[in-house]
Amino acid sequence: MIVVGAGFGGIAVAAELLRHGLDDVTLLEAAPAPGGTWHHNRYPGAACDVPSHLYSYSFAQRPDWTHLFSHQPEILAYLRRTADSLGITPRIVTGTEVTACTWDDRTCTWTVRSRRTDTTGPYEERVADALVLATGQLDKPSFPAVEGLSRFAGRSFHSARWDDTYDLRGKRVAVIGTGASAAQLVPEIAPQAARLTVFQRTGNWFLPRSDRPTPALLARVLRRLPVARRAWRGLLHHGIELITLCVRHPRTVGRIGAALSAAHMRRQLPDPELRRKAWPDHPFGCKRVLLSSDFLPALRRPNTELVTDRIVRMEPEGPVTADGRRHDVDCVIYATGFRTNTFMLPMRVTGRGGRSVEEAWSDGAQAHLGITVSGFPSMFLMYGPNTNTSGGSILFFLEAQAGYVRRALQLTLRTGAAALDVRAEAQARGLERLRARFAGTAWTACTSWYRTADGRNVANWPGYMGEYAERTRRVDPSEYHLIRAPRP
Ligand code: N01
Repeated sequence: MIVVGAGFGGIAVAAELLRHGLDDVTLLEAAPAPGGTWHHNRYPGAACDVPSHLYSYSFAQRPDWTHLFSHQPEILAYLRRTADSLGITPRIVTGTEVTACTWDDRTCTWTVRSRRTDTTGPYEERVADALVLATGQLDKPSFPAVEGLSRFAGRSFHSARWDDTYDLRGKRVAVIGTGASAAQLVPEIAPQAARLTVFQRTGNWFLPRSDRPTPALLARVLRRLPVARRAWRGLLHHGIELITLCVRHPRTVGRIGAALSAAHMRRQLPDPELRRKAWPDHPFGCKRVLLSSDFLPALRRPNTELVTDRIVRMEPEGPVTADGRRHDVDCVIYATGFRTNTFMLPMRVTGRGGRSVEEAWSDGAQAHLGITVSGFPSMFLMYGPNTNTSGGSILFFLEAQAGYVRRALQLTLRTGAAALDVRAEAQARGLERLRARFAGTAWTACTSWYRTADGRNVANWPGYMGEYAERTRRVDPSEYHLIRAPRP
């Protein structure tokens, strides 16, 4: 079994397989070290807006998180320690970028082609009975489609590829974008920069985030009592899903969410002009609701300006906005998110009969339960299409997927099959049910990274975490073709 990616998804599936004695597992990771998104996103203030005790594996509970919401270094250290303690680290081949995965109908195996990222050496090939693509949904930085971007003469970098050799102190800095990454980094860099200009295209809904050390009494109880940890996780699980409840019921619950958010935002933005500029123009929950108690106050600083006029082009001195103003800066930080809805692409993935994933997804990315794709036998996706959550912990989904992959492999072994391939009808039926569930939800009410240009949501699971766990609890053999190995 080859697993592509050694972030939370890849490590979750490796842990599940090893725990069940399926120990022929190799993980290929393009980065020089494991960690996935937490390896790459090292911008100042990088943290998780899901509470620490929920944003951690159920099978590797850490009793002593220092903060209610963990910061990147602590999460990355936790993930690497977990991989070490479960014997996964020695199975990870880092600095190895997978470029192509090809199914062979004759041998019923996958050939995985890769190249070393630190040399110009030849391509390597590995053969596996099964393939897990754990490359995530948010791994390819996206830059704005603005004329003349490369003309900028100062320093520039993306939030997910932070340049820590560059000292922002005393500099004139532009941050483009006001999503979850910007909401975390702006408060950190605002006190350093001489001047900070934040370019916002769309305002956001905010809820408070209690970014503080775990209170001493709670920390003591959680450290000592596993039962208290389980109860705390349960509480957080249901608490965080209130956002999903709001998104699913925008006319009723969504209004309450919006009112709470509006009260928080009004408190944080007493100046009516700044409030008007920062205010969202879309329903609560349509885009990701941002959890932050320090982004809006950072906009009030005397050295910070929020610009809402569109950037029309980039000049060597800085961005020019639609009002004709040029904003001269020393550094531009692109907090402009990721190329989404493409999943493992542009990796070349070729399935049965030489059919590529692009062909299979000509109508938009899709997978049965977000995991298996018809025509791509024994290939499994972690954090695949329609498994993102805007009110939940992605780790919950990853663990459900890891369990499903393991059960699918056990089914293959038990039945003496060489591979299994989800039936096209099962995939289509599931997709139809899934798409119907978006109707009437807040997700459909604006453009966001969750949706394709023609409005289909291919990123999010439309329901609650428990429903996903329920749907993936067993592999239904009637939904799969079991492929027999050809006789030699
Ligand atoms: O990216 P985004 P992100 N001019 O796509 C703007 C996860 N995450 O990196 O809203 C001006 O949300 C764009 O504007 P608009 C989380 O799932 C998790 O912040 O499209 N602005 C938007 O404001 C999150 O959802 C954590 O109009 C331009 C911003 O750039 C996902 O990652 C922390 C522009 C991009 O926001 C992505 O978050 C951080 C232009 N030309 C991230 N083009 C946790 O805490 C784009 N924008 C777990």
